[in-house]
Amino acid sequence: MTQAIDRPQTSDEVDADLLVGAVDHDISHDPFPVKGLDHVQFLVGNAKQAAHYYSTAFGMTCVAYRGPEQGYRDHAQYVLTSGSARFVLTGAVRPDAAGAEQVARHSDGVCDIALEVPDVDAAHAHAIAQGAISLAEPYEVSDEHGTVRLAAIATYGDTRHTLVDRSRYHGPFLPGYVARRPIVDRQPMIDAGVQPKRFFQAIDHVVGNVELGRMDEWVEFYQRVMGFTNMAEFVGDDIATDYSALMSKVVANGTRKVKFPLNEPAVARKKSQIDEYLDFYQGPGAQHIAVATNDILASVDAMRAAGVDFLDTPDSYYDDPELRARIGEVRVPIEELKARRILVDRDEDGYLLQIFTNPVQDRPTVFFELIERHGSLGFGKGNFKALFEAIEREQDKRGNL
Ligand code: TYF
Ligand code: FE
Repeated sequence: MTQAIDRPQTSDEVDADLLVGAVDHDISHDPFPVKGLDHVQFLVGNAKQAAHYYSTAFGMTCVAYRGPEQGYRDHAQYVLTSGSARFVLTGAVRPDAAGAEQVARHSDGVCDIALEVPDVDAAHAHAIAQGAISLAEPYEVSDEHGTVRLAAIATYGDTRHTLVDRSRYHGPFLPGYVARRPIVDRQPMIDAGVQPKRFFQAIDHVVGNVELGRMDEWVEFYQRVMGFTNMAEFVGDDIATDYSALMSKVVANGTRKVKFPLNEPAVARKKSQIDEYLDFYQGPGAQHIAVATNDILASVDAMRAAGVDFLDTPDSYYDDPELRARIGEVRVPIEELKARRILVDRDEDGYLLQIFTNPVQDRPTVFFELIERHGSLGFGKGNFKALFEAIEREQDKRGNL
């Protein structure tokens, strides 16, 4: 059997593929071949402090930096990793820097969901031929570590997809960035014989919020431009009007490594959580990033201890006999999940454990999900009711009507 996917080289990457529910699939015949998510870039008000937060609270490692010290006068950019997950935190150093207005309008948020592709020119040409808007024609950057080819296309709101071919590059991130020591020094721990554990190993999915009535257009965009296909799970009218106040569909690439759920608001009793996002973000944008972990219990404990605020689920969720019957046996006693407010869902392929943070900035916009998959390729449909009710309780605290 031919195997176009670059097979994982390290045990961490093997884990990452399993953790995100990737399937065997030869990308070489795809109209828009994608190797995986390259990185997610956040445009923030203060990249120095954000880098500190993701290092301490999310256990990430700062590996690269670029800023005025490198002759890059306008921005400070920190690159943090956790396994194969890579975040780039960008702050404007100068008031007239590119992106400074964007961050004033949206506050901290995701400006770029970068995809690693084997052929930037072919991918960009295909996307443009299929009607995508080009934000950067293919170009090349080099330094002593090699060459990277890049291009960019627009997606919802001010969000973009940078296309990256890094197959000829061996530096810490991209040409121009320099290696940087981690912000949190874990060496004393290692010296003491404690191997620090990553809180997550990969990015599982990135969710976009779009305006009312636009979800199907964006689903169609990913089908047409990137050849993505719909995954089975979606939230239709039935659920929307009862409690969730949103509609959702999921598109994914052939390997299922890249999964993009898309939400739009639905009219319900209260203001939709998606409308709240659109108001505070001033338009469409990335809503949540789900990160894959192989030990959600340890990760939640460590992140809580570091001050991360997770959504609360009522005791009744865990005491519900229907839920207990539906989920069957999972790897830990339900009491362990209940103590941490971790949600569990099962489908025909297996089960998953998941938990959501509250928004990670002052505005009720971007939040994170921790997900531990055991066979399930879903998104926790069975949890939507409990989850959306928990989100609504948080909305109420913010004075949402
Ligand atoms: O990604 C998903 O579909 C799940 C469920 O506002 C979800 O994580 C959907 C919408 C939402 C929060 C979670
Ligand atoms: Fe999710």
